[in-house]
Amino acid sequence: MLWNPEIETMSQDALRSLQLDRLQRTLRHAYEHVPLYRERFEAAGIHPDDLRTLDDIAKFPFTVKSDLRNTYPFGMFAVPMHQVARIHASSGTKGKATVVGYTRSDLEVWAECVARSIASAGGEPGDILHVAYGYGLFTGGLGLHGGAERFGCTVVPASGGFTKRQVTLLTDFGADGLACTPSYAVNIGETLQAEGIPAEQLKLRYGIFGAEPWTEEMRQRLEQLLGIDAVDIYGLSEVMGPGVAIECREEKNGLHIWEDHFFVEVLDPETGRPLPPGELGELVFTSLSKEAFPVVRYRTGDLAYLIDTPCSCGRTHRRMSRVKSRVDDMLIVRGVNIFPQEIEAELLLVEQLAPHYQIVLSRQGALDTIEVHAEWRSTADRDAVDLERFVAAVERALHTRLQISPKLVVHPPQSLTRSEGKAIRVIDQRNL
Ligand code: DLL
Repeated sequence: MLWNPEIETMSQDALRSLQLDRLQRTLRHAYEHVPLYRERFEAAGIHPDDLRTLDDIAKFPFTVKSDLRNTYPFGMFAVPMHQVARIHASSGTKGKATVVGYTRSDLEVWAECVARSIASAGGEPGDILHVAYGYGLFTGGLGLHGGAERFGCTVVPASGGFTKRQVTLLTDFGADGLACTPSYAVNIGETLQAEGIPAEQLKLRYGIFGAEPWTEEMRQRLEQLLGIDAVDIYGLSEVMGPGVAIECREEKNGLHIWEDHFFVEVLDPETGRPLPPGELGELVFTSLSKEAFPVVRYRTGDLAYLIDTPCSCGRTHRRMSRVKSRVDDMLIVRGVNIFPQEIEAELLLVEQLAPHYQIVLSRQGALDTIEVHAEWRSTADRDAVDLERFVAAVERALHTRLQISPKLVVHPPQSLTRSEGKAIRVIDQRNL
């Protein structure tokens, strides 16, 4: 189902011309109202009027996360505070929180993008949508909430945590859709099983999972566990929040970027060179309609590639691949680059293992060591295998995929910490 067919199936030409017009306006708005942009543009010897084609965006300077930190809290807002209707912020675990703001019109655009996203996931007006993303400063809960109301859903604003209660609500209210992080969806699915509730007893048809990287293998586990279609939703606070891009249920192969509101570039993270579709690079976004917090060439640190072939769902907005990882999540172990998602993909191929894992990096003398902590799906699974052989086989498979030799530690069922939001997959003890 399309929520806004006129926009979602717009011709490429019309879309590019709309983008050019909105890009020009955004650059002017940022230049006129945000001192940081004015200074940067002037230092680069560039003016918003110099953007005549979409390719001219390459002449404009990048914006990075530290720009938000250095102007904390409201220094990059482009409207007076009385026009700011809402604030969100990142948790700031790696330093000061980054704060973003929305005017009423920004909130409407956000709701529109999320409404389209729910439709793309297979939702229908009238559905009950259970939102178990965290509510509060995090954009997940309220972002999905606003879009679901706009779409015409009955929203269950469950937020994260109290997982047994989530299971009761999902069952008693008969939710059609579940929105939460994929790692929390696993936790909910397992709690259902532990409570003896079969997936068929739920009415759930679809899951809208994102806010953290996940793999195709995880999708398959989740679809089985919950009896649903699971789609990937992407977004980030600096650019808006959830609903910048989402997969369609028809293909589940790449996320349609709502290009009428976001201009995307995929660049080589080291040289800044634009990369053609199919080549993995850093996603860089420029907002096209934001008033309170316009962003110009914001470097997300997220690695993905563009897909510009037509999609069978009929949407014309280009797709991006899943986010493979963040630039700074790439682990370098003994000189070898590893993405945590590669470990996830390998572990989830092993049916005796539960979809929970943690990667621990430490250093012995001058050498990095890597341990992969996994968990038995059940004690019966553990008892049915020859432990030494099993561990050796999984370690060999990890070695083949990663070209390094992690040590595998398999824990009893239910013993690894469960996620209630974004899962912490990597513990790096090398520089403690
Ligand atoms: O996580 C917004 C969001 C909420 C997206 C709910 C989807 C669903 P932040 O807390 O600002 O915002 O974190 C943004 O999370 O730069 C990515 O690194 C990561 N991320 C978000 N969605 C995905 C995804 C929200 N589908 C950061 N796949 C981003 C992989 C994702 N990583």
